[in-house]
Amino acid sequence: MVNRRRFLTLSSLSGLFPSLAFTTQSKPLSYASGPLVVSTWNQPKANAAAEAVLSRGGRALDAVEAGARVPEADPNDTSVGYGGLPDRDGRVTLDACIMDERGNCGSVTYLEHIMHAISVARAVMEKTPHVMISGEGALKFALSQGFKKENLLTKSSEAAWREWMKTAKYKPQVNIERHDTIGMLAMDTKGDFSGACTTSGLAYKMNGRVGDSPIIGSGLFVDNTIGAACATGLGELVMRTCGSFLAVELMRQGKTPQQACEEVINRIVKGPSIKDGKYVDGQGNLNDVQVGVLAVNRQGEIGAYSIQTGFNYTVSQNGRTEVREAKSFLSK
Ligand code: SD4
Repeated sequence: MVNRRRFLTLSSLSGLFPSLAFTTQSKPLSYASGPLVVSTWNQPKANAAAEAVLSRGGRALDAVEAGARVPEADPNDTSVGYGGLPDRDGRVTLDACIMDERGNCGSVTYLEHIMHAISVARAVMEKTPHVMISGEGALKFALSQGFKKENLLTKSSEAAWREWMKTAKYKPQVNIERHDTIGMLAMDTKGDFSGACTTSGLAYKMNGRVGDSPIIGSGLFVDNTIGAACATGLGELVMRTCGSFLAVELMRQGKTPQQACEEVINRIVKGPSIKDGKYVDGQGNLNDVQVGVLAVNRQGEIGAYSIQTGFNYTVSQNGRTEVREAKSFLSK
């Protein structure tokens, strides 16, 4: 049983003062069973929102939804929800998915005008016979469920897009998503897992483009008997390997979360999408692309690995929150 008082106190402190979050490799968190939240990038506030749910004995599903809603509402997070950078046509289009401990899942792609795509994904899961709803239909569904229609393009995101339009040279930018796109995995006091992934996708993507984040098995996968995984970075590379599903399957075969994440990245960088160090679709060489994979198993062991340096992730357990740097395939 978790010491809830300590958990609550420290977790709420880190929520109020995110600077309390610290980076350390030297003192691993204890792997005692108990609530655990991990998320891609530097997300102490999102983790604190998720922890608050878990510390009340809440479900991991509620925790990951609450956590994912934090960057969705933050105008300064330029890869998620409100404030997300638009596509080439100036439209903010959101992708999100959610998955629970029973394998239930829901997803939205190309959703416009609704801030909390993750909650719409959850509504798809719970209130429809479907897994994935897209575009106009997703918006219609969200409105039917009482979600509010709003403009998600902030002044600063619009200004950034107008500046980009002057040259309009599309090239993936390594780590531009840092602090933003969130994949979150949680284990609750019952030992049940859930996960969430939400994003506005790659900045200045082609209109209509959908990435890995709303695809169950690519941006996120949960198997309560094994663990869970999520991915961030260039979705085109994650989708080719079903990155999150692969990480969970590798853990099922006995790999640790760290070994599983490394194998996923190795498949991406050594697989058919990369030839002689080149990304064969002509989007640039390996130095221009980033993918980060994060995984956790039932023992509470955590793994993370990326192509480039600079991928970090946030771990919260037993009232402590740490932002850790992932190891990477390429060094600086
Ligand atoms: C995408 N994987 O749309 C997302 C972007 C992302 O951190 O994760 N950025 O391809």
